[in-house]
Amino acid sequence: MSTNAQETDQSKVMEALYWWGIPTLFRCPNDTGLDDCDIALVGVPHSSGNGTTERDQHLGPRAVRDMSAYARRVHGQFEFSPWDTCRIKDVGDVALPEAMDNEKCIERITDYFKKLDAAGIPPVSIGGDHAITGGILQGIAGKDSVLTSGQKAALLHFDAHTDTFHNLDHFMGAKKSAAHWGSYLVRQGQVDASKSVQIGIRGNPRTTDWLAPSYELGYEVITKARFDEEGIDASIDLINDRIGDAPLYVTFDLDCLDPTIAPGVSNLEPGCEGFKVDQVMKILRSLRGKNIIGGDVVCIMPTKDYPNKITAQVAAAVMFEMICLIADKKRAFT
Ligand SMILES: [Mn+2]
Repeated sequence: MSTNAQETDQSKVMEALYWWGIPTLFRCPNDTGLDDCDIALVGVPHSSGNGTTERDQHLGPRAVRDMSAYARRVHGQFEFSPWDTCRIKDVGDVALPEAMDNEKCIERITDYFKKLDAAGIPPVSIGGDHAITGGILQGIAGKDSVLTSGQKAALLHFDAHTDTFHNLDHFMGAKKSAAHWGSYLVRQGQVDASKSVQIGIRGNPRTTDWLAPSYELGYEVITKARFDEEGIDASIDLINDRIGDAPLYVTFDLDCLDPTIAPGVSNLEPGCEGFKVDQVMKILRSLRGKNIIGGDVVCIMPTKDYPNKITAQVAAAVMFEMICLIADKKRAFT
């Protein structure tokens, strides 16, 4: 090995320590231009889609920029480096100057992601509350989409909650809210519920008919209780059969994880055990080879993220899996 190669390897190890350098997502170049970009990492600093007490979700992108350098790694199971095989940029944040106006913010998020879609660049985003997923998929899925070739997207939705509350006119004032997006995307034609799965739903609900809207829309629902009863392999088979070869979007609400793993999250469900990290990693890795058009990680609450900013680190670990799934598929075709 030459001296230069040794220096390169050393820098990959040493400079990936999280406290080193100016923070960007995974230490990628911060470049808002969309040229020469295979995967775009996007911050969506939005909080007004979930007007409960948990109002600091707009700080998520900054928190994950702080910690994600630590997660700039090779994929141990796939045995490759997405950073070497793809051009991956931190394209910055969606600007949301009307921050307290959810409807205006969702429009801005959609406009932003339409540009990524037009350029054919799959995004991996960090939120932000879960309302962002509605804005993102309005921009990149459905009849005008480049990334889905005009199709509806299949959705794999990790969450403790269904987010399909179309029986509510608004959620604390927000209409295209964190509680509504899973419904209106189906009714508008961006998501094909017949190819989609919601997984991880748990906790004592506020009403006994809490799952009805999801079934009315046509989703498959794997509650956490069903997952525990039927097992992870049966769940993975069901997910993969249902998605098939449809263009797939993965959205990951951190509240699907157990609060001991991800404490800095809005709307925690502490009454029954959430997923372990290894369980969600196994499910995500089972998607290898799928036509993944993008993903997001949402609902991080940096102001509650103690100790060790562990939720930001877990959020980065989930983003890394999404990045690797997309990069692995791209390298298979080059
Ligand atoms: Mn959610």
